[in-house]
Amino acid sequence: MNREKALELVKKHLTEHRYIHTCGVMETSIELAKRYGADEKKAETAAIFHDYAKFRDKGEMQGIIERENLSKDLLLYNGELWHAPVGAILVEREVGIEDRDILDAIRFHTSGKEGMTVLDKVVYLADYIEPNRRFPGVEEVRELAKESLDLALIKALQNTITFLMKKNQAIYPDTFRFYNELTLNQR
Ligand code: DGI
Ligand code: FE
Ligand code: FE
Ligand code: FE
Repeated sequence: MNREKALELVKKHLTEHRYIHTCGVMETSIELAKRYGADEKKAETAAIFHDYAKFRDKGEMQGIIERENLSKDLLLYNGELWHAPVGAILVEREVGIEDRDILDAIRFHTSGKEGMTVLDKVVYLADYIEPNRRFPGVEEVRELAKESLDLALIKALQNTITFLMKKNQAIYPDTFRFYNELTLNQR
């Protein structure tokens, strides 16, 4: 699908703020795909649709998780996690994207998981460092992203996990698995 058509499709589902974020993720994903050797076109499409389900009704998302055999433990954790796997399902069904690589990059863009592909990692990191993001520590991750995809991801995950822990929130196990795998691979 061409970029203009994809952006037009996703815009209807997002707020202005989230649409601007999405454009940032798109630009950064293409840049990171070039740098780290992922398919640029797939990175663009996955980025455009990564937050497709962000504003779906919580009840609707819960229903989809139950009916589509997504892992039920998602429902025990922060509802912020749901829009990623639900988004992958809806982007396939409503937009008609069938490419497994693109759908997986959408599916895992929030939690991460063990065994992420370079494309999955690119979209995950772009979501964190796109130019409109402003939070403590993001600049350090942007710098790391110029040198190493995995070192940038480790720092991003440390920040996210610490942030959630300070708010007394539970951490989804796949997030820990992603972090542990990256960290153990450094040795
Ligand atoms: O949708 P976005 O805001 O662009 O970003 P995202 O899809 O990466 O969502 C991130 C939010 O999800 C962030 O505020 C932290 C929250 N979250 C809640 N529980 C978890 C979690 N993120 C991860 N990685 N793991 C969790 O267990
Ligand atoms: Fe998201
Ligand atoms: Fe993220
Ligand atoms: Fe996002």
